[in-house]
Amino acid sequence: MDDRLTQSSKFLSYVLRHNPDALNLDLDPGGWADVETLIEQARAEGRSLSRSRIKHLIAAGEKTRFTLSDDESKIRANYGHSIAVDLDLTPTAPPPELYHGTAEAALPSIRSEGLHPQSRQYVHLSPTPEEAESVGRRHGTPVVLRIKAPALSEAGFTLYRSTETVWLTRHVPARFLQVPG
Ligand code: HQG
Repeated sequence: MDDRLTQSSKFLSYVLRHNPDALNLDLDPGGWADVETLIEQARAEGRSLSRSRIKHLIAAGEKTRFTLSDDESKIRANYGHSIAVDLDLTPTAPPPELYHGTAEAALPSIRSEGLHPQSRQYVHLSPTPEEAESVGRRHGTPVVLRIKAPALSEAGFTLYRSTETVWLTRHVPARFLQVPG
């Protein structure tokens, strides 16, 4: 993805995950925004978004960050929200292991409290250690934690598969984590 498309994608993530007010945009309870209104309000703020640019950044993204509705009239972020939206996710039986990438500096707190969503609605988990490592690197020296996902699910902590690269859950108590070292 070129730099300008990346900037548009980050801006769209910011608006749809965290701050629709930045564009005076209303999201419905499911987190969906009207695409035409989004484009108009973005232009009013000096952001050149267009329908084709939005489709391009969705197609070019290495992660499935957004969904366009079937009729392409609405768009929402698939994960990452700090604002309360109802994603209407379907509980999914997890694979034998999931992974969480974090920074070394967070380990003492994670060891005692487990994983919390922090500013987001969900804890984000990865399907592979490689993916988790790249998530963790965003925060500092990366560390990959293994999650005993079936045991977590059996204990009543519902897991949702959001996209190919992201699983979501509300909390992971420390007893379901394998922390290296
Ligand atoms: C840490 C990106 C201390 C947690 C990624 C993480 C992801 C704790 C940080 C998605 C803690 C929160 C989300 C505890 C958790 N004590 N630290 N008890 N519990 N933490 O950015 O998972 O590219 O909100 O380990 O790929 O890093 O934007 O979450 O380090 O899928 O599409 O608190 O965002 O996707 O950080 O990333 P974040 P995340 P995009």
